[in-house]
Amino acid sequence: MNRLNDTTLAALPASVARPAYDRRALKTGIVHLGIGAFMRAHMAAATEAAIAAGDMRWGIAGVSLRQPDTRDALAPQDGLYTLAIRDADAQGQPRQRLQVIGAVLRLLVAPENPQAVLEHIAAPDTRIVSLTVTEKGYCHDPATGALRLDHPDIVHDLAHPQAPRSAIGMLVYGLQLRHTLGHGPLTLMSLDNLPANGRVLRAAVLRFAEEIDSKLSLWIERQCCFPCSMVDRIVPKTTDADRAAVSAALGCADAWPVLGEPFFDWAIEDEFAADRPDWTLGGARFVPDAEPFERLKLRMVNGTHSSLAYLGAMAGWQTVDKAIAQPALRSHIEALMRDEIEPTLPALPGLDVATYRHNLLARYANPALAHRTHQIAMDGSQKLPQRLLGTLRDRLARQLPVTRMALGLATWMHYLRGVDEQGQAYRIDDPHAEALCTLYQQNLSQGVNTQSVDAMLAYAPVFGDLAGNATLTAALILLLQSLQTVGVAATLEAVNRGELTA
Ligand code: CS2
Repeated sequence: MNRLNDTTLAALPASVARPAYDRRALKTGIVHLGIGAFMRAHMAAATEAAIAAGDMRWGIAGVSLRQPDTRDALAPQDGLYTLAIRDADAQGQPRQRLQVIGAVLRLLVAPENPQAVLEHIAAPDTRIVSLTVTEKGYCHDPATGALRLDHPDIVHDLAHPQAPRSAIGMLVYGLQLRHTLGHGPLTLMSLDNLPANGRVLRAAVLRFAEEIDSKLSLWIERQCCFPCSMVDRIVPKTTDADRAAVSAALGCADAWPVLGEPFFDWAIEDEFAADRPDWTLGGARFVPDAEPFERLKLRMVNGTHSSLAYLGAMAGWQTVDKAIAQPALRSHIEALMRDEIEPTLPALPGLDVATYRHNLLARYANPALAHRTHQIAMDGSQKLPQRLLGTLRDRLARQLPVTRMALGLATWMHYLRGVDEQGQAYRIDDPHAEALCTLYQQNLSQGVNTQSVDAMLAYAPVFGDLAGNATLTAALILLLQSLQTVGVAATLEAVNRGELTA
């Protein structure tokens, strides 16, 4: 089978959308750190629409911060890859729509050649550096948002300006080179699921720059822009079966296609130092303030995603669609949104939150995505502060019931035991895994009481000031005792009956 690349593009089936522009005429205006599946199915797809409309300034240089596998897969394909949009038809039959994306022109692997990354950031054609490095990639303290100067990667980068390994280090040394070369300001854009993601990035970059060169920090502060944005599209991990299915449909081999749902959302603050693509052509919208959109999405989508993921993983429901097909879980997630999350959200002009809720349940039910609950369960210590704890804090402060929110948190704690209800062991994928699993063994493996739950809540990197909150502790004790004795399904039934309320 031939390989997907510039020479085999023309021979693809007519049903496959593909670049109709001359890729050789594309300039590299965007450097993206963390070229993973999400960025390729989201920002790159929207950028493709802007390029297709004739703006040839926005080719992308994609940087892998750790592994060479994306480069190894896409470089032989001239950066081309397939986006497979998957859902089900009216009869519930899975279907897919294929589009070959041409926006990615170059693939870099930072550990192999960090200097090349800095040079791309400093290059005159570069106008935007965007990031999807996950919540843990900002080397910050999730509870405060501040850059951790004691973080091993930050300590390393402050001592090794030629070979930074953190995204923050790469950005600052790239900007330093750019400033030295006299090239213009840049827009630095976080596309990660963090509240005020642009401001978290700005604070981290300025704090690091302050450590190495206060004049540089001043230049960045005055000249560069850090727009906040809310990103939304469900993008499961690509499997070998997906590679085979997409390649068969193309009639040539694509080593790393990406999958996504039809739904797409991106609300971006229109604050750019050197222009930007017209991403509205790809479904994005520019807004004066992204904060209310972020809060809506982080609490409704990511909050329920995490709750569903831990409940599903512990019960042995391996994918989101299988989990939401359980009537008790579906009722719980619907009530969680309606009764506990929505009352904490600001009104958004033009948004009917009940419709948003129903659409989200339909997105979860999409049978064609096979989104694994264990994939979403990763990095709980980095995700829960903005997904669950913000809503919990707001409700506790207003003395409102927290049972359903607390069930998400209790199930995460339960998930730390590393074995599901079928006796299936799994790996806890989290930068704090060792400390958290030890905490679990010391405090929750032999039963649950006030001391044991307070000891869990005292883990400051995740919970900050939530330790010792009697209402939360009481709710968690009831829920954890139920999860440990009767399991997920019976606990859901009890919560839906209005029991287990502290
Ligand atoms: C998911 C997100 O894996 C996860 O943590 O909750 O990737 C989610 O699919 C996206 O944020 C949806 O926009």
